[in-house]
Amino acid sequence: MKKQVLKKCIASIAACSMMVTAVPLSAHPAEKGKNMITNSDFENGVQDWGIYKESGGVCNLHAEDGKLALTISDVGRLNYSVQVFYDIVPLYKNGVYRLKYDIYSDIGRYIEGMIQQNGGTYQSYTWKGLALSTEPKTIDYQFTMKQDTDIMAKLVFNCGLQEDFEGPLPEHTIYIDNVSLELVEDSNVDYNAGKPYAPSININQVGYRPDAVKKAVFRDVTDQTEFSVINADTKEKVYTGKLENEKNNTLAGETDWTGDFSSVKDAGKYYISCEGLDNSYTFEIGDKVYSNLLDDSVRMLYLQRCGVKVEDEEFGHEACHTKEATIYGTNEKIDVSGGWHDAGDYGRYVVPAAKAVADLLYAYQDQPELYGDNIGIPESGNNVPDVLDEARFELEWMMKMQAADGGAYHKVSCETFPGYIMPTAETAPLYVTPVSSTATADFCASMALAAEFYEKYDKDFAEKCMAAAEKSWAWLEANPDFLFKNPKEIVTGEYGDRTDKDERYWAAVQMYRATGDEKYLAGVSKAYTGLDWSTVGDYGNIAILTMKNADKDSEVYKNAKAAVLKQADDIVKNSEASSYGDALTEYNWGSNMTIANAGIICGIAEQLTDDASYGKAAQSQLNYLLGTNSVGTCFVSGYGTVSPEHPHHRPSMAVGKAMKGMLAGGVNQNLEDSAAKAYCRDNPAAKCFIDNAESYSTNEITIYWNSPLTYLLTLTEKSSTVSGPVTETTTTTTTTSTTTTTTTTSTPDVTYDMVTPGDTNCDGTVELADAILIMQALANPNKYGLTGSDERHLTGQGKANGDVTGNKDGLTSDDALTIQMYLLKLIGNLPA
Ligand code: G3I
Ligand code: 9MR
Ligand code: ZN
Repeated sequence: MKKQVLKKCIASIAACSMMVTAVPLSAHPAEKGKNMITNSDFENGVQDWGIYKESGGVCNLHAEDGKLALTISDVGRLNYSVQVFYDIVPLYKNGVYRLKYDIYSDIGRYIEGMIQQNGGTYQSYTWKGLALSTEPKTIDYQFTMKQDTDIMAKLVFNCGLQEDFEGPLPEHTIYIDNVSLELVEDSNVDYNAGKPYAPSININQVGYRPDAVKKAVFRDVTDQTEFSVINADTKEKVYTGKLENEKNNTLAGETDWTGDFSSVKDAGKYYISCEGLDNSYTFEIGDKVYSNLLDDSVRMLYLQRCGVKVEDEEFGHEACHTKEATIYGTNEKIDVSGGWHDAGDYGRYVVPAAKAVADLLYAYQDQPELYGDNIGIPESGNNVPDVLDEARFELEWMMKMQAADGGAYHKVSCETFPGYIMPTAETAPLYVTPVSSTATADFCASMALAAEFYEKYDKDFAEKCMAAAEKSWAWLEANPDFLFKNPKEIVTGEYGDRTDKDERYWAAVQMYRATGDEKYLAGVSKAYTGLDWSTVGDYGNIAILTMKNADKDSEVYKNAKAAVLKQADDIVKNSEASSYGDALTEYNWGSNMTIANAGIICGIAEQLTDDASYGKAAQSQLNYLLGTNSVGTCFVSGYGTVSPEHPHHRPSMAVGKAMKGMLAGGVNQNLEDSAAKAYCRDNPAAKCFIDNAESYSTNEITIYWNSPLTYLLTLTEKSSTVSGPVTETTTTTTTTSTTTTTTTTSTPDVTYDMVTPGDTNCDGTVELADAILIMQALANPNKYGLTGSDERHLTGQGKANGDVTGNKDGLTSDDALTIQMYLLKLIGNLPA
């Protein structure tokens, strides 16, 4: 049975009612007779074409006289050691295609030309062995796509070693031109096959705590006005409610209604029905709906352990990555075994590790009683909560990453990402990269934090943590910012940064909290924000706000509180404005982390104010992650009815089964991998997610996406509960002008007051560069705008400073002009 049919059946069998609409995403029929290959005549150089090299293959791709030219100086050891390819061609089952190209080589040799699956088994859909000579020949033939539709197939020429036909070859060049792939005949094509099922009613597929706010989101509504909650066991209708809040959801490209059923509180299994729509997936209401999920969110980290034998029926393995690693640029080797594999790859990186550890420790701080000693890790039963055992595993590795002078090496990995293999099979040499100040500050903060938590269980270890923290603090004091960039040979996760100010802030506050010594706060003048790998200021805020006996009148406390509440207010606003309740207005790589982080900020805000609207927003973020979203997916593998089955996670790919309890990165509108490009190219922002193992930019998993889930589950456990119709609460918060945020990637919009009129680049002076930045941001918002990729992009503070026409209309060219007039002394003051 096909998967989408199966899912439809699960939905309807569980619900056992009529199945009328199951709205597939719109079909995207290919155009007959049109060449699907762009830049097929190489008029635009090598644009849209790429090369792949491995196992000794050496080649160079360029264009020569309007032809694609691949110069091969080493054929390597495999037939695919040298590949030239064109990515993403859609082939529909039963479609008849015509493939045509001109090809020759400056020496006689044999290569393969094919269209193949990009990933999985790399099966070929059409294949030709090509005996090339210096005489150009035209290949022109038709084939029928026999296999299942694959809209991200790849046209590939394997130009590596052809063992059976020839040995190593002298340097030579292969020329390709006039490539064309056309759909000739599609009468037997079913364009809807393989489309993911898109439920019309979305809910938190895992379920709800009895007193939580519960909302279903409806789409594809015609004239329905009512919905019912049905007990899935008895089929009894337990509640009837109204469809409300019709919203044009532009981010998801749909119109939504919500149905509130918060008053249903009895423990049990339910589904939502609404005449004319498929029933929702079944969900649960109960006190313990998240218990297993919480344990698994932590146990997943155990399964990511490196350097030790991992015991698990499906994902267990012998110790991996046990060899010493070479310190980059030297001949020195050190032992840096241990720690968790970062993600779907096997790199180990200090910066994201610090976030993961902080989430676990702060989660434990919030509700120690949720954390038992029995989640199924080797340390279970040792009288230390497993979450602390697990965090310690990472901390011990981090200690090995501290250099003799106190700085922290940024990361350890092989030069490149491995194939889709188990960790024990990645045996290439390991490199420890240079120290960075971001890693060192994150390291310092994590160690200072850890010292507190292990005191009770292991004094020696706690002291070791504190000593490591102090040594790294001394390094930070003695050194300027060393921002990390991958050395040229190393292409694994970079975790670079634009500034280390927020990391240093976190370290300072955490050291103050650990020691009570105000000297650490000497350099702290404002609160920073962020809870991800690149921005960590909110960990500093949480450190001070949850510190025992904190001085609530101190500047550092007041600034931290203002920063958290300001963000929380924006999150509440966005969450209430969105049908699905999430706080995002754009979705980037790892959006699920950003959503979980938003929930954490609200959870903290609720504890600071007792304002239930924050708790509600925190819960809404969790609901989104577990299924209340426009892709109808519970983003944690193995939970809910539909969850990632093909995560970009090497152990899962090697075993052929998704490891349970992993939070996928989620929706990413920037389409940063081939699968996302192929499957989501026509999707609105909020629907750019694909459960495909090749989609590392939407469907990978990481330790630091799981950890905020753990923290959010913890915070919402205690959060105030709301029943019945929800009343809107308005919160007024005071903010000090010293509280600003310098980062843009992970925090929702914050509003800023103008500080230095005209100073759009926030360097303290007004000059021509400020006017130029406005013009750049207007012309190229992706690069220079608020969320821009360029280091000098506009910040929220810059935007506020730049609005000098005095009409609060955001930045326009008039603002740039006004700044120039001021610089030319044509006007006396800013704002004008
Ligand atoms: O935040 C900006 C946004 O303002 C802008 O509008 C948008 C436009 O492209 O980009 C956003 O930045 C994205 C950034 O993540 C957000 O944090 C970038 O596009 C995106 O490329 C970047 O992705 C990072 C990715 O590595 C590639 O560098 C992810 O955050 C990061 O989690 C991920 O980390 C990888 C490691 O390198 C290797 N291990 C797996 C891990 C998870 O995928
Ligand atoms: O598997 C890699 C994943 O962990 C990273 O997040 C991602 C981005 O850096 O890269 C993945 O590796 C891909 C590489 O970037 C491009 N070639 C295909 C690789 C997939 O294995
Ligand atoms: Zn390993």
